[in-house]
Amino acid sequence: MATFEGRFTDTAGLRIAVVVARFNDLVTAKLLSGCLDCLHRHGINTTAESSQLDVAWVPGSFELPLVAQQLARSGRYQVVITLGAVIRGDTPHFDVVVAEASKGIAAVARDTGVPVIFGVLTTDTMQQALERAGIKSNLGWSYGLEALEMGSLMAALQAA
Ligand code: INI
Repeated sequence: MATFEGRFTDTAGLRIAVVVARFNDLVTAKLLSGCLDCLHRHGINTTAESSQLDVAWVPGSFELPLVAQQLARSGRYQVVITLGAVIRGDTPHFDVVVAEASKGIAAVARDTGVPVIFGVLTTDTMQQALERAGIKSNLGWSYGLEALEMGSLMAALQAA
């Protein structure tokens, strides 16, 4: 019997891409900083000169799947992280943006075989989003951990 698990150490061989939405960047910039802090503390080189990590900015969460797809298809990364914040507020097309982002991101992972982390906050208010992006906890940190786990798990499965 083989048991496969992702790892959070020995990250030297991992290459990671992060795609971040500028819409609600008060929130998404905090998610990015939490995510990079997590990756850095787990051995990923997060400096500007890093060959382990690239970051791409897109206008909004709706655009996350397209750019995640391009990065995943490039063959350069073991895992892609998407970060966004969709806040219901008075936005009538909240459901459209959330549906396209979530379905699109899931499709990219299945179509390319590269894990894509769904780091899109969906909240009713800006306050709730900020609470999840640093006021209480920072979910960007969790998305970083999930990326390490999935990137290394897929690499282990491919090597088996
Ligand atoms: N994009 C977001 O990431 N969050 C939102 O809350 C949001 N709202 O509310 O509209 C949003 N809209 C922009 C959308 O993602 C696209 O960038 C835009 O429609 C251009 O395609």
